[in-house]
Parts: sequence; C-alpha cells; structure tokens
Amino acid sequence: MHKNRLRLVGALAVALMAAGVGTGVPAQAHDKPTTLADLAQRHGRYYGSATDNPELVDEPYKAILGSEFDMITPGNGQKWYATEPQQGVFDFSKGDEIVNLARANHQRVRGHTLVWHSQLPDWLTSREWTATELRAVLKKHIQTEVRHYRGKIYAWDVVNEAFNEDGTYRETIFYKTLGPGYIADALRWAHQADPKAKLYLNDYNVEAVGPKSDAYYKLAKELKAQGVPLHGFGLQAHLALQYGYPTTLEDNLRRFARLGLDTALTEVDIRMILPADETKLATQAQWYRDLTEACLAVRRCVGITLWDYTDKYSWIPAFFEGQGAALPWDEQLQPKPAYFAIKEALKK
Ligand code: 9MR
Repeated sequence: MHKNRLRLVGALAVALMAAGVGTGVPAQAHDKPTTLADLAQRHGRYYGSATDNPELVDEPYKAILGSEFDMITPGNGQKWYATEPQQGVFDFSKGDEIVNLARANHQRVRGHTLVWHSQLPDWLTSREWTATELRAVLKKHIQTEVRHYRGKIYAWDVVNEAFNEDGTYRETIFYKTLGPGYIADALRWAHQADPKAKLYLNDYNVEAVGPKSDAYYKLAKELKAQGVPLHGFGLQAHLALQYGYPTTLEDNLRRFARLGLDTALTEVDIRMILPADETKLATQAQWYRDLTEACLAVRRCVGITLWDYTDKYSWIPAFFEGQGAALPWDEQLQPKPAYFAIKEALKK
C-alpha cells in the first residue's frame, strides 16, 4: 500500500512537471490535468460535489469546485426553510446563486430537496394542518420551486429520508397528516412542473441490502407498477470507517436497476474517528475506490456526488463530535489518498 502510494506520488510529480507546473513552462492546452469529471464521463457517469452559499467567497475552493466536477448539489439553498420562509413567499436567491454558478461552469445540477422533515420553516411546523390544507401547501411548494428551476435541474431529490431504520415510514408532518400517499403525490406534482427532470427518492443508511433499503425497493416497485413518475433512487452514502463497508452495495444498486430505476450515490462522505492517521486514510481511500467501482459496475448507476469535496466545509465535525476527515480533499484543499484512489478506479 505504502509503496504504491509512493509510486503514485512519483507519477504525479512527473505528470505535474510534464504539464509545466512548477517549472515556469506554460502548460499546453492538451496537458490540462484530467479531472474526476473527465474520467467519469468516459464511463457515461458524472462526478459531483455539494456546495453551500457561504463557501462561495473562497476563491481557491471555488476554482476546484468549478473544474473538478460536472454535477453540483446545493447543500442547503433549495430546502424549504430557504425557499419559502413565509407561507406563499418564495425566495430562490440562495439556490439561484448555486445553479447559476454551476451553469457558468457547464455543470449540471441535482436539486435538493422538496419534501423533507428537517429544515422546514417555522410557519409550517408551528401549527396543526388539516389534510386538505397541508396537501395544498405541499403542492404549491413543490410546483412553485420545480417550475422556477424548470429546465435547469437534471434530477430532483423529491422526497428525502422517508423511512426509519427498520423500514417503517418516518412519522413526519407529511406522513402523519397525509398518509403514505404523499410520496406518490409529490412525485406527480413535481413531474407536472418539470416533465424532463429525473425524480428521485433519497436516503441514508440504504447502501447495503437491509430493512431500510428493502422498504425503498418495495415502495419503488409499487410506484412503478402504478405508473407514478419515479426515475431514480439516491443512496446518500454517509459512511463511517468504524461501522464497516456496505459490502452489498453493488447488489443493492443492481436490484433497483432491475426495477427500471437509475441509482446515484448522492451525498458521499466517509468519516473516521479523529485524529486521522495514515492507516485510516488508506482504508478510507480503499472505500472510495470500492464505492466508485460499485457504481461503475452497475449500468444504471449514473453518478457519484460528494457531500462537499473538502474537509474544510464538511458537515461532519459539527454533527459527530470527534469525527471528521471524511472527504477526498483536506482542510488545506490538498488531495488526500482517497482522491487518487477514486481516479484510479475511474481510469480502469
Ligand atoms: O450539509 C447540510 C448541513 O449544512 C445542514 O446543517 C444539515 C442540516 O440537517 O443538512 C446537511 O445536509 C443533509 C442533507 O440535506 C440530507 N442528508 C443528510 C445531510 C447531512 O446532514
């Protein structure tokens, strides 16, 4: 492992010299370094990153975001609290900033997210709604947002995190008031508003075959049988070294493909208990390699998105005390072993 990495670093140095980096010789156009997006495209896949509005003042960060990836997800800017802060008053400025940046960089966008129990505005959560009222509120929210972005969004995470770990429905405000049919309704409403956008259900802890991914499998099968516009299943893939690699990932992706659905790894990060060391970073690199290979092995796995690309802006340390170092670039925006492992997997 160590020897291989040394060889890699050596190869990288040679490549950088050939590109004129650090030698004062201007790089030729054809020597432009190959990016994750370039390599993914050779397989008909994308490699993406989430980003968030506050980070967009960081120019070195923005340079890598704009060059290395071909798919962007707004980390927060399109969520309900941001887009409809008062009932019927819509504000798309945060989402627009990211969508416009992505378009300027010739990147596509995964929209995130229309229906979720978290990050909802107070006006929605602080009172009781009848089913009729909430249906109207939900329909208006979905259709106003999807219409606003019509033609600019490759895929929407329409419903996010609808199930509990044991495969029962999460008792969200939507489920409790409207029953499980809110999911099919949300998909139909989104489809009316932008018939070309791919519509996804998205969740975490669904990478392996198990009760939670089984619940999605069953639901997806039913929705497809009913002709509901569902096009994809998003597996967030917030992994943690201490819990082990989800070895059934590839089989799981394949069973959803057989239902006629696209799949995508939508929010990938691989956290560890800090401090990071060489061994943990090597294991992390191996996991990034493995999940990239799993996606490439399944025809309908359309792409991979990192939940931001650098440890500088990862959500992990704030949510999991003592954990972090989850992304392929470190806090100084330097690529880690994981970055080179992903590249190797994509070069095969
Ligand atoms: O990255 C998001 C972070 O900035 C927010 O504080 C957090 C609030 O829950 O949401 C994060 O993104 C989540 C995503 O929208 C859905 N899947 C889990 C992600 C991590 O919490």
